[in-house]
Amino acid sequence: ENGLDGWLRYAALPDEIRHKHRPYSSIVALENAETSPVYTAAKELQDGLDRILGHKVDITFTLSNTANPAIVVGTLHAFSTAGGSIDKIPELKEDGFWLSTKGDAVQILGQNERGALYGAFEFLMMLAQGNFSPVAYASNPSAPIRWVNEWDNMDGSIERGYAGPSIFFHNGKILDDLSRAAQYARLLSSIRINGVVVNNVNANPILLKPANLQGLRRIADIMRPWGIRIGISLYFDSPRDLGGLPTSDPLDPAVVEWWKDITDQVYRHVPDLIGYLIKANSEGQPGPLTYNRTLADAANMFARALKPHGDGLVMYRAFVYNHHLDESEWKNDRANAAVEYFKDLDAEFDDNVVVQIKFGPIDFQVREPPSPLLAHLRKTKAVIEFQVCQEYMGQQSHAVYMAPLWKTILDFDLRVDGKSSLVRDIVSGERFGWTRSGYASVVNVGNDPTWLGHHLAMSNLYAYGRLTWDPLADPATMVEDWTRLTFGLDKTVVDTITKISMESWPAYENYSGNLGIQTLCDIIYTHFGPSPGSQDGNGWGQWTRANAHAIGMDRTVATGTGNSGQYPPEVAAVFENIETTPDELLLWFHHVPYTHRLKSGKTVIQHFYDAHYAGAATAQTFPTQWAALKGLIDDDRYNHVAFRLAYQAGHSIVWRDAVNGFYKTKSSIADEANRVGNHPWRIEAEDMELDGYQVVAVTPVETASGGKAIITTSQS
Ligand code: BDP
Repeated sequence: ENGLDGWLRYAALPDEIRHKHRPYSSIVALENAETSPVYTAAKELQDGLDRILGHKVDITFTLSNTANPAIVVGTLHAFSTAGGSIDKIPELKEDGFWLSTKGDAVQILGQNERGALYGAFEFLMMLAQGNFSPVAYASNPSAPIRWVNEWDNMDGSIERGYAGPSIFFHNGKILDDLSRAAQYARLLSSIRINGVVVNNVNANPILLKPANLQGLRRIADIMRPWGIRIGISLYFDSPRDLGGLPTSDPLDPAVVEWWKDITDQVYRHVPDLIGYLIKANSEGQPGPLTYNRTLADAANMFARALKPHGDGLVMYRAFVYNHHLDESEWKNDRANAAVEYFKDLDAEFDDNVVVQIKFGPIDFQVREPPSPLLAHLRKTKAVIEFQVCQEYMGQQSHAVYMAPLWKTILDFDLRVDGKSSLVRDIVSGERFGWTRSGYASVVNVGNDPTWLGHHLAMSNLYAYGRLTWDPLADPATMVEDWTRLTFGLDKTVVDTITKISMESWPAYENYSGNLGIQTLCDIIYTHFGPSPGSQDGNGWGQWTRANAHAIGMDRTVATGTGNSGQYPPEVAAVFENIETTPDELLLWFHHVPYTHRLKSGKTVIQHFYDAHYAGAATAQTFPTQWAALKGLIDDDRYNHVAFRLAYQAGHSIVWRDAVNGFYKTKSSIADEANRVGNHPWRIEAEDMELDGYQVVAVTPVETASGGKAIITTSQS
């Protein structure tokens, strides 16, 4: 068991369950082209029935030839053309499907071919969980855009990748062997992802060279039978860097022509390209502002190059900010940047431009309010950007199930114009009547067989896909389903993994940064491990504003950066006022004395101490909870996860002591329970007799007790 099949293992059901299920006579595919998702669905059904139930079932292509009960899979249109009755089937949206296991045949009918494939996966995942109850329902997506963004580089490395090299690129070229890309497409398709942007937002122009366009064609061809279309990220200065032009000014006719020509070439290889993803004027990337043009000038230039070719979109990222910002920009607050840049451009974008907005105003932190920009765009469509990659969440060395965090954002009511404006209804398109909107997520799969480096991290990818389809899906139910599919039906297995998962984000928040202070990790580069002192006084701007007396960022209109005022009035009023700001976001919006009392009655500093102890204490239970699964799941995955949970338990203590020690020193306020800095039982490694090891100083000093660690002499 190596994880390659993820949640699509189709493990054989126990005999006593299998025997309850009659074999189907045939699988009738209403489409026989091998590249069609309907054909893929038929093959997947054939494989799944064999693996789950031990039934060998043939695929046929004509409806009339079937003996009952058969499984019919295809589009609604093909079904009715072949004489099937569709009268009772409710209306399906694009990519939606009808699944009925009642009556003479199983009907799996999609609004389009992709929908038929989704229905087949739905059916197989029910069977794989031993669920044979008769059902008949239509299922429709909440939003049309359900994409993932890979951050893979042309050299085969992955930005924020923690699971080996790229499954797409190597040494400046597209890999010859794309079998992992096909396996990835299968996983994505089963969670109803319909688009993959294959390269890093920090894009390399060599992707646009002819040999690589050939390679993109191969990636697109491999993904298409799974109902997945590809898109690419572009480097803004490509006309200069690759094309040899003197400028990349988006209004320069030669630049416009250059992009038009490149786009024509891209479409010759990938005729169903979903579009371009653009990161510009952000973290050192060039962009229109470099040439004194507006963001809309740039987005529209790309949009017009795409337009003649079909429905391709420009996903223009709202993640625009200057990481060298001096403290006078945006009233000293990076959280203000997106609204400041985009608020006056709402009417300026072409209709095939979509603004892609990170879920919070800063950057995938352990806790953020929703981005206020989601309340500012009306005419311009948007997608929300999540990060399945656990960049600020322990980087797949820690188990952190993020669906509960994403739900806090999707369920948030922004009260635009005083009306219900749940984030999930904004991104679905419902609130402002958008036709193209939805979801994107950064995913850092690599060629490690676990895909993400930690078997438990895969529940994040699974849950992300399901939320894009149905943002009302319950995080605990999703992780239960995922566990049954990934690890088996045993109740102890399901209960244990669900419990660890549901406890993991609150625990991580507790030991890595609570009350809205953000993930207190190293902020300059690694984004891993505690470094509360690195947060302030640099252009990355994830500031805590901690001093000897007080902590938190004053983002109020009255005395601070004005960020609370970027929200619609009802929400702004809540965040403006300390009394009404929820404790979990208190330090995001307010600068308060360490002795400020929370709604719980505790002081801020005592809450810090207690929360860090509580979070680390929860993490200590993960290895022992996991130990109950020995023998109930395979040893390979058991050992892999046990190792990482033990690491997490240890690292959570490093987090706890580093953060608590740092703020105790800063505030000079003692822990009421006298735990911080008081570890009489601890034996310091540097105090032991060392053979083959030597003592080194640690930076930042608070990450090791006494500021010292040992390393092997050979490491020095
Ligand atoms: C930051 C990452 C950086 C990405 C950037 C982005 O640290 O590697 O390039 O986001 O989203 O969080 O563009």
